[in-house]
Amino acid sequence: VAAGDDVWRQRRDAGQPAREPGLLHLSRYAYERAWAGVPTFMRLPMCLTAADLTAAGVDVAIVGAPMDSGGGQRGAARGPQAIRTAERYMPAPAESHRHSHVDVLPFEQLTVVDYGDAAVDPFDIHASIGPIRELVAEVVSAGAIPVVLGGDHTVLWPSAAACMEHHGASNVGLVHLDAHVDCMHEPLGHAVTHATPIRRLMDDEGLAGANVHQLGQRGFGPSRELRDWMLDAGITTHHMAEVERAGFQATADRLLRDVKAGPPCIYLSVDIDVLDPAFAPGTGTPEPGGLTPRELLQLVRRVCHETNVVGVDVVEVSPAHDPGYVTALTATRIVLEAITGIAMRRIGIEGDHHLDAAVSGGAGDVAR
Ligand SMILES: [Mn+2]
Repeated sequence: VAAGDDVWRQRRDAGQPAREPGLLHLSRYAYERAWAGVPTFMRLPMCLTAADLTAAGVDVAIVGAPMDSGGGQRGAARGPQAIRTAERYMPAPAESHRHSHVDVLPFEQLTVVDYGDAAVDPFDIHASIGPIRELVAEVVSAGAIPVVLGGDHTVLWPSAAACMEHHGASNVGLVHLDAHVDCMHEPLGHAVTHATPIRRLMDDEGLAGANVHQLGQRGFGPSRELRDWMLDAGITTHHMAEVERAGFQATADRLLRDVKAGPPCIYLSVDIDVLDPAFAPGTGTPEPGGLTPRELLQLVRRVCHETNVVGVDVVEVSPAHDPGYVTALTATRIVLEAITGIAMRRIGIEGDHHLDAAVSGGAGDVAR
């Protein structure tokens, strides 16, 4: 391989043995612990090419976006591998995983694969955007839903842009769960950072402010000027102050009500810092006073069940700041909740309640 500007993006085609496109099983054994073998997400099979995705009829593809140049500090680039290896004790193959809250086996319902990592250039944030967008575009073009593992929140821009290009910009709304608003214009003179992806999607990709729904924001920000711009742009922000006043369920209900009244497709972006740092210390910009996992896990599952989610990202996991791997473990569970919600929608589970009556004490809220 010759060194050059595109060395990060060159694909290893030469020397690969000829094969039929389809799933690549990298686990030697049917039963393999998470700390053993090749670390694909949940030890799922891999796809290497767009032809693999199509031949395998993939429903959901995990895509790593290992970049941290948008956060101004190192760490989140190690997020994808940390999330892939976080399930340190789940002993059974993915296919046998049954979500007890909703009585669904998501990996039995859906063909889920790991599509590897995008060609991030660690020396050039601008050069990293295109390859991420390209890989996500391959997933959506194959008719699959991308679940992107960050990486810092800059990856929301190329990932959602690829989904919007495929489905039509006016057909896609954004659900953004985060401690911060992430729609700054040019913080410290830079238009491409982890604080600007929503502004990039609005200014460069045609995302309407009225189709942006945020939850979890708190702390010292945004400025009054930015707050006023957000209100003028029509962005809906459910701050933690609203959760404190109205309660989590009432706030989540409002979010879902508005989102369902919007465009037919939804992109869900989850910044791990939406959680309180007590539960997710392994992140670059922790903000006290956030959601609990008990709240976030059900909200992610609910959004993916009740709306037509066409893309997901889980970002800002920084393993070097993650004692006890609790942040990566929870990020993995967030991905599993998203996949479970997508499976619930695919099965055709009806109703706006997301819990199985048999385990929730409800009275038949879930109809099949
Ligand atoms: Mn963020």
